[in-house]
Amino acid sequence: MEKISPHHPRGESLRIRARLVEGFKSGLVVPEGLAAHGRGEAFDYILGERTTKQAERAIEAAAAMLLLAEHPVISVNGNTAALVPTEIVQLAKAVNAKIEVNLFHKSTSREVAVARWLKKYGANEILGTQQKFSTKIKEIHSDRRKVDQRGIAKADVVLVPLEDGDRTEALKKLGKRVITIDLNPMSRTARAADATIVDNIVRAMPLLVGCAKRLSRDTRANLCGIIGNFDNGDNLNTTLKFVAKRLKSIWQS
Ligand code: PTJ
Repeated sequence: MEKISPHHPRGESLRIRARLVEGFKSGLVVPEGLAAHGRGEAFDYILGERTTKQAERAIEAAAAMLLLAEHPVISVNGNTAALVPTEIVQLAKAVNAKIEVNLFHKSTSREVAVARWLKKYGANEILGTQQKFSTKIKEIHSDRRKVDQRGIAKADVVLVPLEDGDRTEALKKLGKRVITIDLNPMSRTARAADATIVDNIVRAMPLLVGCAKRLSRDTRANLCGIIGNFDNGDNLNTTLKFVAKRLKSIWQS
């Protein structure tokens, strides 16, 4: 990987980019994933590249949802695998969740590459790669409809980071709770989810892992209280107000 000067003003952003490029070269990430990252970067720039109070609230609600779930599943695509492999494995352990590879741009070789990559980071079991456990969710119109019977098909709570299209709405129709991490607070997924963490996945995931570990010592009643006090629509509207305020202050400075 090319060395990025520690003094470069956009150093952190360039380092994240470099990880995705490495992921692309090693067959985890599709070219479209690089474009998707660019869209995320633009929103992150506006947000000031830091975790907002609203993102922290969503992280807490998400951790509570995962801890209360009977069958929590973390759905992993190419970008997510390339950016936060350690944290995916840590989160799965903290909330006792299954990890399932689920790709928008379907490819058997990439499914296998993502599964191998996550195993290298300590995952014991990765779902979504074995044909004999494969089933389809007909409500989903993309290749993402192919899911694992032991994973997303039977999950009650699903984390779908960096998501596209109609999947969140379809999973909700099936009665599942959906959590997403998406820098775009206006995306269809962001609006449809039960908890939307509007933050860069590289900042959000370590916070989510820490929060899940902390809340795992909490009572069920307190976890239910956290979820009951959280309204995703309100939280997104506050995030949008924050975005508008930031744009105004940049424009006036
Ligand atoms: O690996 P695959 O085949 O499953 O494909 C994965 C991508 C990401 C290419 C696919 O899901 C896709 O095309 O996604 P979209 O429709 O571009 O949506 C991705 C969303 O994630 C957008 O709203 C981006 O703003 C957001 N995003 C991108 N990078 C980040 C991000 N959100 C948080 N952190 C990021 N680093």
